[in-house]
Parts: sequence; structure tokens; C-alpha cells
Amino acid sequence: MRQKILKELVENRDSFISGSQLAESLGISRVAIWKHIESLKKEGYDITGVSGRGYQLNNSGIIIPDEIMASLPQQLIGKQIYYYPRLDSTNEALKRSINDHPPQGTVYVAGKQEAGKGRRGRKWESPPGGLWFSFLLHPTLPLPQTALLSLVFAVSLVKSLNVFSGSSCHIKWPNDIYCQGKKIAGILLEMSGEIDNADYLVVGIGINVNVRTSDLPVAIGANSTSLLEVHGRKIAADEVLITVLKDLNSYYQEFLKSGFSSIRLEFKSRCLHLGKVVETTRGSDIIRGINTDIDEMGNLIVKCQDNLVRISTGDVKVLY
Ligand code: BT5
Repeated sequence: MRQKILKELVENRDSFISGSQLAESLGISRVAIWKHIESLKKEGYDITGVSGRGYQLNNSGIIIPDEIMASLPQQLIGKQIYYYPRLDSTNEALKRSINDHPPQGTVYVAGKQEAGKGRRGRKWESPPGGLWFSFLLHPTLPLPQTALLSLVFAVSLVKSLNVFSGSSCHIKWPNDIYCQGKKIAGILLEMSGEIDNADYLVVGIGINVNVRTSDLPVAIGANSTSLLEVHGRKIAADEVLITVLKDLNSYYQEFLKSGFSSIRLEFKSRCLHLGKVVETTRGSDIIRGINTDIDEMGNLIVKCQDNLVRISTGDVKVLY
């Protein structure tokens, strides 16, 4: 019944719909409608109730799965989409569902995350206004190829975000997206399975769409931006999601068909620090030098004096 009420609210999202109208069209009492509305609010839906006028769903940022799926016919990523107004983490929620065998390409989207995860145990701030989602894949690729997907999806994401940011986004190896010197989006890949046959791969993507960086903790907000702040106005989150899912799907298919070569060239052309002096670590060593290349295996190549150092995991700081 809650889903039916939600559907009515979505269809009437530009206006109020009265409790008696809802009661009549759904064949239940006004009190029952009120109770369902209260539990929708507890789930996290932002619903305004005004006596004499009825109920209105605050639509800012809400994702309607049927509308998104209708824009992505026959596409693997986005085949099935679920929206939750509030979750701990879309990666965690999708992983918890694995035993129910969701189809490959299933997407979980959250209005906000209460325990959003970054890489290496870091936290990802996920207030309302952002696009926080994860999708499920079952790639049958050797592990080094599966690992390259983190770079493939970074290329895809930067291309999508440039549609909305006036081409001002770049990649910071391996898969952070920066815009005008500040972080706007991040990617987290989690897999389980055997070396040559991932049981599953969950890809989590966080994009600051209509996030105000003043709503983030100060130290993070100072180094972050959002499409809202780059553009100076709100951007429709559903349009961003459709664009992003289309690109993710086509880069994934291109990678499966033709490998990393052409995507690598695009990575290099969209990379923030190629030719610049960077600092990174290998074990306990600090590596500082010019980033001369990103190789066929996705490694960051740093020239330190006369040595070329290959970095396969970690973070990179751009010095100058
Ligand atoms: C990432 O980690 O950038 C991966 C972020 C992936 C988030 C998505 S949201 C949907 C899905 N569900 C999840 O639970 N996670 C994924 P990393 O490179 O480790 O960056 C984390 C660092 O970015 C933090 O330590 C902060 O410094 C910074 N940070 C945290 N929240 C941020 C935000 N909203 N915007 C910009 N920077 C942020």
C-alpha cells in the first residue's frame, strides 16, 4: 500500500493531494492513509502535510526507478533499479542482497547514506542532495583486468560529469574525480570470489550533485565541490543518473570487447597530473617525481631521478 501511496504522491508531485482523495482512490480510510504517510516519512521520504490541503512529496533529488529504467532500455547496468531514501551504504545494502541473487546490473540508489564508505576504511560523507549509488556486475575476467575497471569507470564518470560541469572535471589516479581543484566524486570497487572469476563486483559511486559543501565537515568541505557549486544552480539528479548509467554501460561494454588500450589513452588525456610532480607511497617509501605515464596495467609511472617507479595502488598528491 505504501508503494501505491508513493506512486500517487509522485504523480501529483507539483501539487497537494488531499487525504480523502488518496483514501478514495486507494479504497482505505483517511486514518490508514495518515499512518502510511507517517511510515513513509520514517523511511526518509520528505512529505509535507498541511491541514486543509493534504500531502505533497518534496521532489528535490528523489529518484523514480521506473522513470530511470524507461530511459535505459536493454541496458545491462540499470536493468533493475531500487531507490531508498535512506541507507547505511548502497555498497553494503547491495552486498547484503547477494544471497537473493539480484540480476547483474542491479542498481541501488540512496537519498542519503548514514555510513557511506570510501576506500581503505575511509568515510564518505553522503548528505541529501548527492547521488549515492552502487551496481552489481559478475565479470568473468582475470583479476588484473577486473582491477582495471576502477580506471575504466573513472573515465566514464568524468565524461558524464563534464556534460554538467562545462568540461571542468579531471581524474586523479586511480579513480577520484576533481573539478576546479576540488573533489566532486569518488568510486569504490568491492569484489568477492576467485582470482579468475569474481563472484561479484559491487561498484559504488558518490557524486556531489546538489550538495552544499558547507554542509560537509569543514576539513572535507574545504577540499570538495559539487555540480551545484560549479554551475551555480540545482541540477536534476535523475538526469545526471541517466547520463552516468548510460556512459558506465557503454564503457563497460567497450572494455569487455576491446580491452583497455583506447580507454587508457582517454584516461591519460583526462588525467589531472600527467607531466606534473606528484607524491605517493610504496610500502613505507615516499615516492616523489614526475608522473610520466599510466601504463597498460593501469599503474602510475613516476620518474624519480633516473628511475621509473611503478605504483599499482594507493593515493597520489599533486605537488606542482
Ligand atoms: C572514494 O574514497 O572516493 C570512494 C567514494 C565512494 C562513495 C560511494 S557512495 C555510494 C557507494 N556506497 C558507499 O558506501 N560508498 C560508495 P576515497 O578515495 O577513499 O576518498 C574518501 C575521502 O574523500 C575521505 O577521506 C574524505 O577526505 C573525502 N570525502 C568524503 N566525503 C566526501 C564528499 N562527499 N565529497 C568530497 N570528498 C569527500
